[in-house]
Amino acid sequence: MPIITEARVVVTSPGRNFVTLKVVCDDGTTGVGDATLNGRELAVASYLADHIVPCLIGRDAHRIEDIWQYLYKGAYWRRGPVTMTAIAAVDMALWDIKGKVAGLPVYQLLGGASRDGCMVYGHANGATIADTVDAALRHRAEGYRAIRLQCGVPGLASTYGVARPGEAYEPADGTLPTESVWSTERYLRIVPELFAAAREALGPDIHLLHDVHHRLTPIEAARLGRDLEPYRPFWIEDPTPAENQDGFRLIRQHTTTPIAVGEVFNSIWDAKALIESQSIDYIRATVVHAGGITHLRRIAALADLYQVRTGCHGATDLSPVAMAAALHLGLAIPNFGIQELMPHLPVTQAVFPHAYRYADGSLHPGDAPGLGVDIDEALAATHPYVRAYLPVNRLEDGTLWSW
Ligand code: GCO
Ligand code: MG
Repeated sequence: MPIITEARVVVTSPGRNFVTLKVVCDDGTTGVGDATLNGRELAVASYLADHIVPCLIGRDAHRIEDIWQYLYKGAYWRRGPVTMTAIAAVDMALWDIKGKVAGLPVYQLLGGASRDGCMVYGHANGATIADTVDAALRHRAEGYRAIRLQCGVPGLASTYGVARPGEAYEPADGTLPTESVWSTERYLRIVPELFAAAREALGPDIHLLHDVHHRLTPIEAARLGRDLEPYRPFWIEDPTPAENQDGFRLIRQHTTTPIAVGEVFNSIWDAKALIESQSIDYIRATVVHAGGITHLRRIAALADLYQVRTGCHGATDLSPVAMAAALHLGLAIPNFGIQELMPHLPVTQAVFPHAYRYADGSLHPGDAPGLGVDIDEALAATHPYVRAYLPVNRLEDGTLWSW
């Protein structure tokens, strides 16, 4: 059995910040886990280095479930994004090690492939409807079968999901939080127009998605869902903040547009009532923020009982390590739905060499033993941490709103 002798926390910023845990065993086997919590990176790095790593030394790396329970129940302070991201990093690294020792890709340990690949959705963003539709057409030419549409809102200087001219979209865009302005009225006018134009240009066979990013009240979200029905969206995402889960029942009563939620969830307890009440269609919790493969598998199993499928968050702030882990799980579980793909910059990919590959609108985790991803620590050391924050959002009268 591989005994853990060392665990290193690597903080690096190749294009953006990432926190990675590398676990080393006495037989020389290593495993990696993503520990990146956007805008709060160093909190997780400290949680790992100061509180978790000392408890790992000397443990049998094969006892994944026992170590998960030990870190979860042993902390006493259960759940929360910092704790669950730290546990997730350990969990991913241990699955990586188990796969390498077994000589098998992790998806084989999870029951084997249930499909040929994981369908992904790409991001078509633009300042205008025409720019967004052009971006969607380019994605279709690259083989994407599912495309998320976000466009600028006339009258607002900036909008979530839309990049500055000439730059790739990156949500953490300031060394202090930048401020953007929001108008629900203007937004609710433009999105149905965007979907009408996109459906017209792209035809019936492409899945179209949209991220509301928690900005509407339940009844406003219900109206958006209803207005989009003629264009048959694959989903609207995070239509309203999920603290008040009854809001999702209200949305459900008014529209057949499918609902996705959960990128900020960190535990099965965040998702349980939404799943059991059949208020949602896709659960977006991830391996990195929701306790690793071990815990996300449990969430997916509960969701499967209610025909809720996975649609894991996959923005650029989830490192290639999290993407690899998500793909192994996604390939294996019966109720995989879709995987978000926001490709990492080349400078990021160089620091995280990986075996997963894109073809024809899908990603496959590859067949390398373990997760099939690593961190080049020497290269990582050349990209020091840069403090970065997500923006905040205000209504036009200055009221702080959900971002
Ligand atoms: C998405 C997300 C991201 C998040 C970001 C926060 O659907 O991809 O909403 O854009 O805002 O990942 O860290
Ligand atoms: Mg989102």
